[in-house]
Amino acid sequence: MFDKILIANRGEIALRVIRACREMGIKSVAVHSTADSDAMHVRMADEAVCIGPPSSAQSYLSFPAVLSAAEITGAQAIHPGYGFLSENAAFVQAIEDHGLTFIGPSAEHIRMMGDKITAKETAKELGIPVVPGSEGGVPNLAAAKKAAAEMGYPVIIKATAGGGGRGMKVAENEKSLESAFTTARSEAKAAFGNDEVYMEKYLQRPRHIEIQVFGDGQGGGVHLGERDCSLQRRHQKVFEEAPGPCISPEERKRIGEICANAIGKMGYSGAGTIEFLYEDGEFYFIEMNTRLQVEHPVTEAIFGQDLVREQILVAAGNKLSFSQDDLKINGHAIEVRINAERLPNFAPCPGKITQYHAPGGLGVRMDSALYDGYKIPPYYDSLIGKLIVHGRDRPEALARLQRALGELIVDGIDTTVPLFHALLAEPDVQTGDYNIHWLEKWLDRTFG
Ligand code: MV4
Repeated sequence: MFDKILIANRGEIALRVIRACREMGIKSVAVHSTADSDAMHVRMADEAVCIGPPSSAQSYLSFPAVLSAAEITGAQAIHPGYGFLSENAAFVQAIEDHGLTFIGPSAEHIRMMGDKITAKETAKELGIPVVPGSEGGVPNLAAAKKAAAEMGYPVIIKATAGGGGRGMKVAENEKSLESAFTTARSEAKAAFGNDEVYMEKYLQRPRHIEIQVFGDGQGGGVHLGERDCSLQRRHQKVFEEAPGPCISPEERKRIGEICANAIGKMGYSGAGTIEFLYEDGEFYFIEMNTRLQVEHPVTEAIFGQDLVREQILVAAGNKLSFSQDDLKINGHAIEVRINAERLPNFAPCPGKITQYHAPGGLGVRMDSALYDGYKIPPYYDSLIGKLIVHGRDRPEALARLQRALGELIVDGIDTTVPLFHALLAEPDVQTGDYNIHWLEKWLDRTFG
């Protein structure tokens, strides 16, 4: 086992990893930019190294800065958290070239899933159901028209180098296909330096259901059920829950086993998420994320497992500490993302926290790096906390969420807390009757 791990991240996820390290008797090294000298992760880690100026490119994203911090502190492994360098295959390669261990999957698996055409082909070969669409890339307009005629309109054009909603265009009919195709290609070229696109049948009212998987890199693979993350705004999730309110135990077992088998066959190592669109009782693979996700705590809550501890164990060469039979769902969990943003436009709202009080009590977890007097810097993501509640069933989790939100105090800045009070008053949220478009429609209706 490692005796020292460097965390190449900041904020609540850096604390999350430090906490796992401490429980495992592993020393932790924080890295930080000059803008984060007073940040909680710097205070909570055993050691901290300043790695550069505020700009992420020169600090949290800098290979030489992060690698030299690992070298001077004698850390043997690097945990990337989410975002930043977490899905950067070249970074994994650089870490290994320095004789260190990346806590996550291989560079090869990250690269494979980063290219969305290859990811989809791989998924299909492994028996995962995919959205009907083009065979690989679509090289020109004639090929696009032919593919669209075969699958039927509406269609969606996606960049192979995209993902997470970047570089997509919908075409309702052949007339609008030409401009959608041309725009998709030129935007992909500008954004990713790669203009290769592929096409899929456009699903009109799906839910976003993602399966949490874990591999040991030695042929072992398990799944930890699904999360429903349909409530999103501009591809940013705001409310996530597990289990999915519309997924039956039989559906979970079927899609879960398909995913767990695929992970084993691939020889995948560590935590991963297989993303699906779910419509009319069918799952359609869209992408795979090769990292620990922001919303992992809802899965931890219902399975009673520490996913960061498991990542560290697997990275150190151990087999998985649980088998599929050990994994049983207990109750229901919901996470809401507390962002430093002002409604109704979600404008970033950095500034000084004049008062912070975290909620507590049975079934409440608040993951946040805030403290009284902390000054949120303007350079990074606006996520300042995650409130996770766990109950015996969905109604109890919802009631607990409302109770916990009432206890939370974040003064001095605007946050997304009022959004959640309003959402909890909505019958569709109470019953779980929503799809990927529900939140944006509700925001339009509510704020105009
Ligand atoms: C789609 C789709 C409908 N049909 N693919 C957006 C993020 C990226 N991961 C895939 N996305 C979508 N792909 C087909 N064939 C609709 C979306 C989509 C979406 C997906 C998940 C959550 C929110 C979304 C919001 C808009 C569009």
